[in-house]
Amino acid sequence: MNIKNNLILALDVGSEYEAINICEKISDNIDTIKIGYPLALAEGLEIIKKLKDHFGFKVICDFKVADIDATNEKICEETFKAGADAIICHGFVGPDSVKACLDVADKYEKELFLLTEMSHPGAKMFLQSAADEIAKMGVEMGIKNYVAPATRLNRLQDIRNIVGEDAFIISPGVGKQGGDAKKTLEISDAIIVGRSIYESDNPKLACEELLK
Ligand code: 3DU
Repeated sequence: MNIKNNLILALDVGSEYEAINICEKISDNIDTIKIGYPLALAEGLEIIKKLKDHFGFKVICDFKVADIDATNEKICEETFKAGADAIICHGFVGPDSVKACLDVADKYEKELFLLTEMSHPGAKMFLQSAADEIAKMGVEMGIKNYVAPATRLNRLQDIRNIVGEDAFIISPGVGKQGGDAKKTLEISDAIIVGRSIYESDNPKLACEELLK
C-alpha cells in the first residue's frame, strides 16, 4: 500500500462531524485513514465511502477480526462491500480464521493486514509470547501486510526479521502510547497515529511535527 508521508491517521472520533472536521485539517499531509469500532459503530459503515468520496482517502478498517472462519468471511465481505481498501485481522485465532479474511481480501483485490503483537502493556501477558508464531504463520500463508508495535522496538525488529524486508509493516503506538516516530520508521513502513493528531489544537501542525 502506498501511504503518503508514511503516516496513517487513526480516526477514533465519535461522529462524522468530528471526523470531517479533522480530515479537512490534515488532508494535505495524510492520504490514508484507519477507522475502527469507535467511528464505525457511531456512524455505520457508510462513513467509509463518505471519507473516500470527500477526501480521496484510502481507508483501512481496524476491525481486529477474530472469529471463526465463517464469521470472519462475513465480516470481511461487509467491510469490503462498504468500500474499505484494507482490513486488519487478529492472528491469534489461527490459520483457518485468517485464511477466510485473506480469501475475501483477494476476491475484492484489496489488502489484509495481520495483527501480530499489540502495542499496549497488556499485550505482554498473552499475545507477546505468540506473536513470533503469528508472524511466521503469516509468512507461510503468503501475507504481505502486518501490524506490529511502535512501543517495543526490539519486538518490532523481531517481527521485521521474521516477515522480511519485502513485507509491509504498519505500527501503532507513536505519540500518546510513548513510541517515537523516527525510530519506528527505521523498522516499519508506516506509523499509525491517533490522539496526538486528533486531540491536538492544531492537527496539521501535529502531523508536521511527527514528520520532522
Ligand atoms: O494511541 P493512538 O491514539 O495513537 O491510537 C492508536 C490506534 O491504533 C488506535 O486506533 C488503536 O485502536 C490502534 N491499535 C493500537 O493502538 C495497538 C495495536 O496493537 C493495534 C491497533
